[in-house]
Amino acid sequence: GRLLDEVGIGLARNQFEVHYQPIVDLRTQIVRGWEALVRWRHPTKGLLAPARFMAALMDPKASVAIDDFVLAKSLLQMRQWLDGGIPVTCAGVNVSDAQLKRPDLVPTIMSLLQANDLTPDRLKIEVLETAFVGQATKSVAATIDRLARLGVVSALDDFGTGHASLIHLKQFRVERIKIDRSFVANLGKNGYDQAIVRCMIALGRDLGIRITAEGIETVEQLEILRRLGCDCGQGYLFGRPMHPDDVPDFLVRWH
Ligand code: G
Ligand code: G
Ligand code: NA
Ligand code: MN
Repeated sequence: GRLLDEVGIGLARNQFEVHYQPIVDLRTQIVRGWEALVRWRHPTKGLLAPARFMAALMDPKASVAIDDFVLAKSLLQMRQWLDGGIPVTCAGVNVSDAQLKRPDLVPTIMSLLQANDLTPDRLKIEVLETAFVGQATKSVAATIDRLARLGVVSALDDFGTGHASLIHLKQFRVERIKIDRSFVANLGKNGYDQAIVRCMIALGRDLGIRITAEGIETVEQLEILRRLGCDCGQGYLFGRPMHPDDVPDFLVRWH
């Protein structure tokens, strides 16, 4: 379709960017990592977030092309930050289901890390529960396991919004769960959501899986999550997704 052709042209013309949002240790307040989030600087429509080109991110071919760009760009960016003495730790990169099912994903990731002289712990992979449903379940589990053995750990993104979440925790070796922001939004207002978040955190603790809460916007949400023993957090309270040029200043002001 037209959108997909446009994405191809946009990629070829260098219109795509990667922005970064800080992920903070809730106990120490130290910035523990950065989520890489794609943006399209469209010539006529302005700076577009993924919601404006979701159809492309759902399309197997277009999403693989976008994800390849984001992977290469964010690892190069990490190398440049480290060379410049910017104390970034790691980048969390979202991968579409199609990207996760590519047979050559593991060697592609390992050669990009090597090309940028980065150790595997500099990269985290964020996967959606939808990748775990259907025929390719076994190969996806194998890919996540292979990456983990090589030192690239994965997080289960938007946790709680997919199907059969708990069975996925048994089948896939994720290091981390990211609690979807829809559960965080009502903390302090809605006892149901608070009970659900408390259970997710307890489950993570018992299974040895770390927890990041997404979408923290208020101090009240932060305090509740901290009290419940949540490990890390992400949200507008700490920082919005930002252009990479703004990351060094953010870190100076933060620390
Ligand atoms: O900040 P935000 O509007 O950027 O992101 C919306 C959603 O788009 C995210 O939840 C994420 O799932 C998806 N997304 C962002 N960046 C990427 C990317 O590089 N690849 C893929 N596949 N999805 C992304
Ligand atoms: O991959 P994922 O869907 O988790 O990506 C995070 C999405 O959530 C991005 O679209 C990002 O811009 C958005 N986001 C990050 N922090 C906040 C927040 O505090 N509030 C809201 N409403 N959205 C957020
Ligand atoms: Na994500
Ligand atoms: Mn999410």
